[in-house]
Amino acid sequence: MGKNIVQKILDSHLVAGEPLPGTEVAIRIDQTLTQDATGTMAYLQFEALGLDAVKTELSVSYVDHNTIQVGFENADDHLYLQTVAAKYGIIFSRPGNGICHQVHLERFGRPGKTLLGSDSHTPTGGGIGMFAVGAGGLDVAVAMGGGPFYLTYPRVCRVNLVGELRPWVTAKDVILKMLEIFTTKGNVGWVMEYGGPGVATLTVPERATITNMGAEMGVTTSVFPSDEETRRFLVAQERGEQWIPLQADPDATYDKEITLDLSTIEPLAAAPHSPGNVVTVRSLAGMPVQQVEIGSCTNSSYKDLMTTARILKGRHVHPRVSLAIAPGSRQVVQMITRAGALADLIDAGARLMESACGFCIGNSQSPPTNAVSLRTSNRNFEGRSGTRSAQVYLVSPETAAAAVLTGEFTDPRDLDMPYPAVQMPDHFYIDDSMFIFPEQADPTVEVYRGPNIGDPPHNDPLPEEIRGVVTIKVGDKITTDHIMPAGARLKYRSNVPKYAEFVFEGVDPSFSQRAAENRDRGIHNVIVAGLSYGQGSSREHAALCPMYLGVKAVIAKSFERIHTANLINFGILPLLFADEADYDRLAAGDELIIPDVRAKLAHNAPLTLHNVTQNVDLPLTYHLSDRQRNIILAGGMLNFAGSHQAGQ
Ligand code: MIC
Ligand code: SF4
Repeated sequence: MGKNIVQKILDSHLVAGEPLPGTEVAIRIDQTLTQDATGTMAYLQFEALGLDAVKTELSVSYVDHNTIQVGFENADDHLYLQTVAAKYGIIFSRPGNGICHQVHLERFGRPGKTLLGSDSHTPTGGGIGMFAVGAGGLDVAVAMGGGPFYLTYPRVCRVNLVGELRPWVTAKDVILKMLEIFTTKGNVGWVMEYGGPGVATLTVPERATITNMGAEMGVTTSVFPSDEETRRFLVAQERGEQWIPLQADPDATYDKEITLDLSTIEPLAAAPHSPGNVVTVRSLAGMPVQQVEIGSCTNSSYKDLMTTARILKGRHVHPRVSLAIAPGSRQVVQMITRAGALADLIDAGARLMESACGFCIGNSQSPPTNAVSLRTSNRNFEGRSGTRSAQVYLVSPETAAAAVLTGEFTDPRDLDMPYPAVQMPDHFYIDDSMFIFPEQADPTVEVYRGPNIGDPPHNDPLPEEIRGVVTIKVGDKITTDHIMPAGARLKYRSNVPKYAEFVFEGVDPSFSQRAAENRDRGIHNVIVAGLSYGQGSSREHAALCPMYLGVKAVIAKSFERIHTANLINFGILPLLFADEADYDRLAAGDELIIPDVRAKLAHNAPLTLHNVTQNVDLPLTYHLSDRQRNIILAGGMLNFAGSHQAGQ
């Protein structure tokens, strides 16, 4: 029987398990990427594995998130990352070189390969035909050490693209349409595989915009075929020899199929505060706009910025609007500079930002109070921009540029100008001088450790029983930005005790202190949540810092994939209500006991929670493999790996 693309890549990388949807399998990882915000912890954990060198075909350490450098912390972290990379044979992408996903696509992405990245937007690599997955830093550390990556063998949805995008309608609108159809929850365990005649009409960076924001649907990854267009992109990057064709077999089967006619899509926007709140741009027309931010790993490619520059050329930013542009990579900056487009953007009044995450992670460019901010990025969770009252809309560069000119939401098709259709270059400007390529691992390198860098905290094995309290109760769609804010707090990523002071900061600022006091009195902390807990970022700190504060379990109606894996890696039990209605029978502050939790987990037996305050018993379930149960029993992956070989 024929295979789809997902099966082709996964089956050729399978090291354990049966390729049956819904079962846990282990795959070999060819490439890894880390970024600095998750990377310091990932490399501290890699160091703890005690190996001499990375074992992958290629591992790259990018510095793109924490480039603000207010205080010594970020700069110290960069030095730590640079020295660790030299010691273990990892390619180091220096600050200024660009955003990990954009740069990886340009310089390292290869069709048919597996990529594991400590960032949830790693699926950007699916645009070039990779099976690219986001994970917590610890999983990436294990993969760098040659250990396999464990995942649930996915169900595959074929997205049959037909037709062609009309002028002013973009790849961003395609993925927003997908989010409208599939929403941001309920897609755990799925992979989106794109196919059909519409694929050939999309360039590789456009495909990457689509796979990038698949992360917002909660799918494991998204993947495009590798075709002539892929080859053209690789040739233009002087990597033509790395191209291989990769297509689904004609008789391949899928768990679901949908058809999307590209010619029917119109300019769309994700309204506050979720990438799934999709509306037409036309329905927002006339709304005054105060800020426009163009960039991020979703929309900062050569084509995105050239198109923006062509729209703005000879015109000027509306007096109400502040426009900032963050090109995705140094290559993009070089290309738009040489084409004269950078000058056009600056003439138009753009504020040029560093090639980094910047505004997207909320560490700069926070909008004014109550402002409407149009961003080409991928997440508009409340407060992520740094301004809680801001109204952030996610749009295409075309829609963003239209608002720059008019000062209000404008369907770009209503601009009085022809669509500036930008062609892909035959040759990109290649300059790899901001990478440091180690010839080989060098054990003599002394790793630099500034005062911001602490060892990952230790956890005890799971106790015999959980006896504690509901320390916080939250609702549906709690993101890792709610649990562990980034933005101004990002610089504490390497200092867990300090960073832990900000757990749930925007939801309940007293949580951290309350949890720490409980922990110090021997009371276990339990988090109660609704649907789709842990959406968004791969940041393992959203599990690591709660672990440090003595959280032993999260009880939710449902969980997202990466966060579940992170909870398990740090020894926190992800538990489900057997009956979702029982969510109402647990209140914040309730005392609870989960008796014999250790023995029952060891035997894969059902659990019961006794709510002492309300005097009721609530049945709980969990879906954990033997391996996952053993990790939790050990108190997390580092303890587990200490007693077994790393990740085996
Ligand atoms: C994000 O977009 O939220 C981040 C910042 O890139 C995160 C990683 C992190 O929290 O460091 C992600 O997407 O995984
Ligand atoms: Fe950086 Fe934003 Fe992309 Fe995350 S989503 S990697 S913060 S640009």
